[in-house]
Parts: sequence; C-alpha cells; structure tokens
Amino acid sequence: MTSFAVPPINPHQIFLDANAGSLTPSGPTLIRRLSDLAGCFENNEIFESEVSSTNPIVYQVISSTVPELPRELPQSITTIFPGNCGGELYMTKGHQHPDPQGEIYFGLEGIGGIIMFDGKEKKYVEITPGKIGYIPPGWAHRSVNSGGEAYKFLAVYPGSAGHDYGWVLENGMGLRAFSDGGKLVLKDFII
Ligand code: M6P
Ligand code: ZN
Repeated sequence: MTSFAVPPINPHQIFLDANAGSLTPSGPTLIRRLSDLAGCFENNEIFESEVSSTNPIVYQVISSTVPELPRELPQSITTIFPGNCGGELYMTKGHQHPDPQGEIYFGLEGIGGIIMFDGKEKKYVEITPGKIGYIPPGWAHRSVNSGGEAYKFLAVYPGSAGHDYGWVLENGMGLRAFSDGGKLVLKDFII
C-alpha cells in the first residue's frame, strides 16, 4: 500500500501521467463512490435509489508522496468520471480549508469546473486542459465534470490547509451544476 513520505522530504522529481491520471511515485489513492457523497445531491430519492443499485465510482484522487503537513506542498490528481445523479453533474464532496489558504487546480484532460462559495458570493470557473483555476483563501470549492469524458486536474495546496466537509453540508456551495442534454446549467443552491 502506498502512503505519504515521512519528513524530511528530499528534493525529488514527480512524473505526471495526464492520461492515466497518476503521479509517480504515488502516495495514497482515494476512491469515492456515490454513497460517499451523501447530502451532496439535490434529489435524495434518486441518490438513494442509485446507491442501492449500482453505487458507481464518481471520482478518484491519486496523491504524490508529499504529506499534508505544515510547510509542505502536497499535490494530487483528481479524476471525476462522466455522469450525473438526477441530472446533477458528478462532483467532488467539496470542502473549505480550516486553515484559510489558497489552492490551484490545473486542467489536464476533459472539461469541468470549480464551484466556489465564500458564504456570500458564488463563482463558477471553467477548467479545460492547460487552464489554472485559482481558489483564494476562504472560498469553499467543489469540482464538477461538465463533459462526456473523464475530467482530470492537478491540485497543488498548502499542507496545513486541511479539509472541512461539514462547512459545505451546513452552508451549501452557492451553486448547483446540472446537465441539460449535454449543456451546463447552473442553479442557485437552496439550503
Ligand atoms: C483535489 C484537492 C484535494 C481534494 C480532492 C477531492 O484533488 O482539492 O485536496 O481532496 O480534490 O475533493 P474533496 O476532498 O472535496 O472530495
Ligand atoms: Zn482544497
């Protein structure tokens, strides 16, 4: 099993394979199925029914070996598979950084976007290969796959940032992203 490296981390090189969505050497891999996204989709009835039938994999996150520790700069590649639940696009759980720090997402393959919410203002930033999305400190962020193929992006974030998922469940994300016959439709997030 892969794991994060233990400090001190030596200067090293990381091989990024955009097609495989992998980083080598790699640390932990996280697989999230639909059942791991409880409370995220608007239509809970369809969510429950799809969880009890196929419970598909919605996304995976492959990390490098750089640990999530203060002063380190971890990276990961997230692959969100194409699909929707009740018309709402497959998405990441979404989180706020308990330690307010910025983050960048760099598009590798496919088409997707970042929904960002600071508790008042909401933004949607489209990400395609070669584009960098900047997430400022204090903005919760959730990624969606708005295309018909796997959407992959590299994330680079401060090791002390952390992941607060409860904030999103409590405050929402400002926007929800749906597919209407392949076209992206953004709707207000009603709590
Ligand atoms: C990106 C980074 C990770 C995050 C992952 C999945 O790779 O932001 O820190 O874990 O996306 O997002 P989430 O944690 O919201 O499921
Ligand atoms: Zn983050």
